[in-house]
Amino acid sequence: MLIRKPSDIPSSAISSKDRYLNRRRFLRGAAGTIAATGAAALGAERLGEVFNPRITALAGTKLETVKSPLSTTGEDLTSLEDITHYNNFYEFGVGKGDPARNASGLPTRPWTVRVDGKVKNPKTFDIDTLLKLRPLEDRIYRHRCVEAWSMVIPWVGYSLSEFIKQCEPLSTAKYVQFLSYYDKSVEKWTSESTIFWPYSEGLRMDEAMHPLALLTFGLYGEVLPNQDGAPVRIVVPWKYGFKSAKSIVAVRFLDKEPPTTWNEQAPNEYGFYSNVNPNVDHPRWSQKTDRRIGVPFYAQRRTTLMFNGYGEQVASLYSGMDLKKNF
Ligand SMILES: Nc1nc2c(c(=O)[nH]1)N[C@H]1C(S)=C(S)[C@@H](COP(=O)(O)O)O[C@H]1N2
Ligand SMILES: [Mo]
Repeated sequence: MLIRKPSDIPSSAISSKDRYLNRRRFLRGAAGTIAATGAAALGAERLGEVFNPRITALAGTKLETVKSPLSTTGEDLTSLEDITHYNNFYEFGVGKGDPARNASGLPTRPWTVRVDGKVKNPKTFDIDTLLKLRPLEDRIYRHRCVEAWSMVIPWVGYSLSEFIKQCEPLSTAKYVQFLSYYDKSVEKWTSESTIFWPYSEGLRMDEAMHPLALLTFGLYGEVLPNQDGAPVRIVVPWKYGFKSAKSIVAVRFLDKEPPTTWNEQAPNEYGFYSNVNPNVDHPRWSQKTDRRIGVPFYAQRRTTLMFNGYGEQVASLYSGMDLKKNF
């Protein structure tokens, strides 16, 4: 993404202070819950300081996985080197190589995911509980960034729908919001002037329940490297990459569309839906083709497919919608 200077951003792009404060208040609430749990286990925590320091990198730990019929086949996988050194993770810098250099301080244990909003009961899931909720699958997906480059990534996870069922959303829940970890002392590269943190993304409920939407814990059979969104992230293969929030700490069920980071930043450039669509150009560049990362120069250009090639599975979610308007 190209971050624009505050002076370039039309005032319509700046979300109301209310929404901003609400989001913050919510996160502060979540942090409070974690602190309270910590206090109850103070003895253990003290021991932990000696025997179990805060863990920041489990990357490289093998995960037990099963194959998935939902994998994309017939395309070469992007190398682990490229997947972990050509990243977008603005909390750790805006350069493609910055997350690999800067994300080592992200504390991935202990880690919890707070669930609230339109649910039967608010809950907090521990990451190690989430990891064991369902068998982990190898899921190979095409990954298309809105910046017109692409990769093929062997993720590890299970369908987001399996997690959502455990959240027990009410029938009034029409949307789901994902909020990323945000701690300025760890993520020193965040500037408050152009983006409202924490990173926020969302899906309509039927999109989130689609079996292709993946709750993701690893790649190449191992725990996610921090720069790819450890310890848990969302992957939505038929949408531009920015819909897939990394390092999520909260999932909120809502009756209306949540504010989302890039839509807030530049609503004329990044819509809520952001389905991969070669027929809707970005105002500043074409989306008709993309550049496959890590292949020889002459073979890089690809024709971008509608819904990133997943149309057969997901097109029905949007029947009757004008996808030029709902970009
Ligand atoms: N929290 C957070 N999540 C994020 C981003 C980010 O900057 N912060 N960038 C998004 C974008 S633009 C893309 S393309 C993908 C990149 O994922 P990858 O680096 O694992 O390929 O993450 C998405 N999720
Ligand atoms: Mo992206």
